[in-house]
Amino acid sequence: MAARDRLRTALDRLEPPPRAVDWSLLLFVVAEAVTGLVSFTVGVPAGWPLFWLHRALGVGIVALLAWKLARVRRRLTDPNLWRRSTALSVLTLVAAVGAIGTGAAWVFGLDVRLSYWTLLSVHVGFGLVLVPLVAAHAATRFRLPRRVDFERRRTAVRYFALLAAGGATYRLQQGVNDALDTAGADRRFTGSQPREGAGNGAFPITSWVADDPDPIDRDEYRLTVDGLVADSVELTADELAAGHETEALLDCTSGWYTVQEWGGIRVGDLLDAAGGVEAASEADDGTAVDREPAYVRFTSVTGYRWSLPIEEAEDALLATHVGGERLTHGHGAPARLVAPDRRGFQWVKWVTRVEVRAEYDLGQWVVTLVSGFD
Ligand SMILES: Nc1nc2c(c(=O)[nH]1)N[C@H]1C(S)=C(S)[C@@H](COP(=O)(O)O)O[C@H]1N2
Ligand SMILES: [Mo]
Repeated sequence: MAARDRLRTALDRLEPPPRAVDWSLLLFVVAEAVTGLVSFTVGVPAGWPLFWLHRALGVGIVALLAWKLARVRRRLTDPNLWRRSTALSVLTLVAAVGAIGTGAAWVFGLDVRLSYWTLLSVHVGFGLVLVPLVAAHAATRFRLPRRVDFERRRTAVRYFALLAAGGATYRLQQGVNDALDTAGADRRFTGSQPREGAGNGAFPITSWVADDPDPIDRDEYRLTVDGLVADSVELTADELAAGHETEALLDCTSGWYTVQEWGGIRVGDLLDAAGGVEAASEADDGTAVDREPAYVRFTSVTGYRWSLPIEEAEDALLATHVGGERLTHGHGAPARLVAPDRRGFQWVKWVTRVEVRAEYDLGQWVVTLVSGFD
């Protein structure tokens, strides 16, 4: 048998029944959305399996989509078979091809920008519209999966084979990228591409959605340190430029990273300047509650904010300088958070308040999306 025929036979044998393909597509797309979004919060190398799962699932979708299109293509090409739901099917297909195409192009290092959107941001956009489209598409053609479609052992074997093939395809791609020395070759495990050089000019200014404040007057600027500390203080920009230096890697979810030498004040020293952290007892509805210092919250002049667990925060830096230069406005002057091992969106710029708190701040997840909108 020729190699091609053998491959075809192997593929045929792997092909699940039609309904299983349809339901698997829905499942894979939802899993892609979940792994993709969760990956935004991962910055430590130990989190690599999540990124690989996302890639393997993506290749799996290509195979599932190929099986599906081979089966239904006449419904798209033959006008006699068009129905109202066909428009939705086509839209869903466009979003799927968009998400897969941009994802694959990104992997190979293609770096086109649509204004300040990177190809990776476009990929995320396609992915996010794909989820409701696939759900709606599934609803218009709703058929309950049957037992026989998901016969347990064969299904498990097929899924495993699909994901393994996906992972192997991704690995193969790395070899190709390395051999051709493309821009895709030196991406981090997060998929981000490097931005080389030192200082303000070496990396892009990125704001998450709509944050775009006016420049802060350095002389009038004060940083408030309060919450569960002994003595709240207000510090000037000069007092923050304490000369503490640390090298840290900023990795933005829009797909770039940079390693810089940041200068400023250790947050632990900042808290010491406020007399150190201190538990408080507060009357709440007549009962006393103890509030133990547990988080440090960094809030921007725009309201944008993020919290770090107190021990991590103490080792973080409130930076006034980058690469030996004073931070420019775009990069967060007079002071921005440098949180090693965290993704870029957590590195709050234009920080005006550092607050020690007892509670986790769930609202930060929403605020980072909507701050800057009036
Ligand atoms: N206040 C505020 N801080 C912010 C943002 C923002 O939109 N507003 N964007 C974050 C994001 S998404 C990233 S990647 C980094 C980018 O920092 P840079 O603009 O200095 O490159 O800042 C973070 N800090
Ligand atoms: Mo970012």
